[in-house]
Amino acid sequence: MTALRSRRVVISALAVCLALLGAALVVTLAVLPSSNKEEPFLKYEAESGLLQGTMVSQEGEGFSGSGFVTDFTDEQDQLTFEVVAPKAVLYNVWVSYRAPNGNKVAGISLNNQPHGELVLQPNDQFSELKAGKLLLQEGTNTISLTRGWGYYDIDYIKLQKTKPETKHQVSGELVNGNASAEAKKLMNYLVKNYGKSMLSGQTELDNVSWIEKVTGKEPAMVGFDLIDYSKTRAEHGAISYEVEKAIGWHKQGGITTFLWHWNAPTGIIDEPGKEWWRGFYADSVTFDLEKALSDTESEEYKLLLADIDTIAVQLQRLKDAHVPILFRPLHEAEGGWFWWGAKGPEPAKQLYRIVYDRLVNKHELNNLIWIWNSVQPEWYPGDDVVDIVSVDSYPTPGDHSPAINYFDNLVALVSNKKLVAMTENGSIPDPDLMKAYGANWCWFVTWEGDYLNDGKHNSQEILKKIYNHSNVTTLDELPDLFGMKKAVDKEE
Ligand SMILES: [Ca+2]
Repeated sequence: MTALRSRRVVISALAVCLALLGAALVVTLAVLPSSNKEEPFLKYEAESGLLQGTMVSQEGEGFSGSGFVTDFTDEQDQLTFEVVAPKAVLYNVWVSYRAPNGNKVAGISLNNQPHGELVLQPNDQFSELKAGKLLLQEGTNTISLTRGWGYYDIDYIKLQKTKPETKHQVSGELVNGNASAEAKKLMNYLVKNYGKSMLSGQTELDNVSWIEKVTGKEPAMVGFDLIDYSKTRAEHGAISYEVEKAIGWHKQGGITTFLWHWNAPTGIIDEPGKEWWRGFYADSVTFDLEKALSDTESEEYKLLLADIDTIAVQLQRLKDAHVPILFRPLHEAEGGWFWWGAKGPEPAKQLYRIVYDRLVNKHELNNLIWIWNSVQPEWYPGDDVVDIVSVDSYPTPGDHSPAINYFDNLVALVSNKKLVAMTENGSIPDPDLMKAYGANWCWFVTWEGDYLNDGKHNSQEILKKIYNHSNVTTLDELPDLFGMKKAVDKEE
């Protein structure tokens, strides 16, 4: 399913040599008043920055200083701040911006290396956004905002030295009071491991041997997909062996996670470009979730429940085999590209709660650990139905920064009381940077195809480094969570 990722907006890596632009401009540094021994804020006006393809404007009002920077329209357009740090220190960063024309994304580069992206919520007036953290080197650093989706205005950035991390307060108690012993055991392990080591993970069981060949190690976790068990795919002849594969993986002692590219229960368009197998994309179906949920007597509503029951049959097979599942239904809802997210947060949250209720209470699938996959607070279905929060991270290929912005936002979303995972990724975060930034991703799961093996998203060199890193857990380093190692000994 590599085509799944083609929708991603790819912000091409910057290979811009700022030195060519002549002597770099050192922007004015203003130390703002502070109180109670707080670290001072360092403020840098955009209009005093180094502009490349962008321009200063004074249009409208509410900006700080003498203007703001706009016109991020061409791919190479950017704004660069030069910041001198007395020593290597981790800073919090805020960006004051205006994006009146809907959701935008800006790229961030630190010292000419891509460093994640910044989601800019729509606003009509300039306002400050917490933009994550940056580990500045001693001496001169460059912080660049690169075009991304463009069409936003930048007023200034603000930096402040970070305070020591507050400890995570994750109890690990599962939301399902009847969770199975296996599920509890897995969760306890994840909680114990949180902040110490990141579990390595990979989609598609078939990729495990390639990873072992390249790195000498196997991932601790494999990601499976319920996609082809969806009724409207099975009706077209789709066949899946994901459950058999997952049971086999479990017997090797590995951890199992499932998502579900849920082909819509009805309303499949099935014409060129909108084929039946694209039936999880909002653009390939007429199925309207909001409408279906509005009438519990409707055919559409009943078909939704029937689909959940179909999936329950597969999850039951995993339950019977004592496989605990890190379960991630309705993924990437806030992206809006799947039908379950296309009608905004309310129907998505409502459907998530229906899926939870039906699988947990009706089907008694107590082997599931529940993962929610959207970051924005308005999309969060509630503490009572979520065990772990997560994001899917597809930065610029080769950007191995720790995605600290996503991490911090997820920690804040759950008041630091639930685990935080990177449930899909392109380029894997560098464990050394994760440590420096305090980005304690519980696990990562690299998507397949180019994301794993094109040498650009993840070079073989970095795969070797990550899979052999002391802060990354691989299959051989997992404890015998499910008594499988003993079972193998017995068979021998
Ligand atoms: Ca300004």
